[in-house]
Amino acid sequence: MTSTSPAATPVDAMLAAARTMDERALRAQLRDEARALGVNAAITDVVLPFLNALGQAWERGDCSVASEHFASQVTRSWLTGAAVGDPDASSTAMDPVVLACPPGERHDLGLLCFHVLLVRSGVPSRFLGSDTPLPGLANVCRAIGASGVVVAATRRRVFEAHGSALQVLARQYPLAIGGAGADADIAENVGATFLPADMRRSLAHVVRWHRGEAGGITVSA
Ligand code: B12
Repeated sequence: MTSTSPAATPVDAMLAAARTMDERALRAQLRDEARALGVNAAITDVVLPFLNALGQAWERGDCSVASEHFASQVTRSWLTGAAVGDPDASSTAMDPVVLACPPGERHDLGLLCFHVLLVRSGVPSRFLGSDTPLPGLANVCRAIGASGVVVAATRRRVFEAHGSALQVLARQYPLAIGGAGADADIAENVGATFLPADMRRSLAHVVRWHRGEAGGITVSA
C-alpha cells in the first residue's frame, strides 16, 4: 500500500485526519459514521476504537502530542453536540444519573462517551467531567434528585486515593465505577458496582439500574 492509498477503515481515515489536523475530514467522518450506524453504535464501534488507536499511536510516537490533542478536542466537541442532539430522548422528568471523574483525574473522554450513550438511551445524565470534588457530590445529587452516580478514572490509584469519599458517597447513593482504573476489587472495597470496559454491557446495566431493575455489586454476565 502506498501513502496515497485510501484509508482502509473509518478508524484509519480518522487517524490520517488527526495526523494532518484536517478538522473538516475528521468531522465529516464522525458525521457520516453517526448517520450510517446511529450515534450509539458510532460511539461503540468507531469513536472508542479511534480514541484507543489514537492513544496507542501517541504512545508509539506515530502521532504527535499536538495531533492527539487536536483529535481529542474535535471528538469532544462532536460528542458534546451528540449529547444534546435529541433532547426528547432524555426526559427531564426522570431522575438523572451523575457522571464525574475524581480530583486529579483529567482523562474524561471515556466517561463523556458513556454520557452520550446514556442520554441517547433515554437516561438523563449530568456530565460533570474531570477533577470533580467528591465530598460535595452527595449534596449535588440530593439537590437534583439523582438516581445514582458513575465515577470513572484511568488509574487505579485515583480510586484508592479517594476511597473514603467514595465509601461515604456509596452509602448515600447507588454508586458505580468504570474506566481503565476500575476493577471488581476496588468496587467491592468502596461499595460500588463495577462497570466493565465494554461500554455496551455497562450501558445496559446502568439503563436497568436507572429503571430500578438492577441491583447488587457486579454486572451480570
Ligand atoms: C489522551 C490522554 C491524556 C489526556 C486526557 C484528555 C482527556 N480529557 O481525556 C491528557 C493530556 C490530559 C493526559 C494527561 C495525563 N496522562 Co494520559 N493519556 C492519554 C491517552 C493518550 C489516551 C487516553 C484516552 O482518552 N483513551 C480513550 C479512552 C476512551 O480509552 P480508555 O481510557 O482505554 O478507556 C476504555 C475503557 O476503560 C472504557 N472506559 C473508559 N472510561 C469509561 C467510563 C465508564 C463509565 C465505562 C463503563 C467504561 C469506560 O472505555 C474504553 C474502551 O475502549 C492514554 C494512552 C492510551 N493508550 O490510552 C494516556 C494515559 C492514560 N495517560 C497516562 C498518564 C500517566 C498521564 C499523566 C499522569 C501524564 C503526566 N505525567 O502528566 C497525565 C495525568 C493527568 C491527570 N491528572 O489525569 C498513562 C496512565 C498510566 C497509568 N495507568 O497509570 C497513559 C496510559 C499513557 C502511558 N502509557 O503512560 N492524558
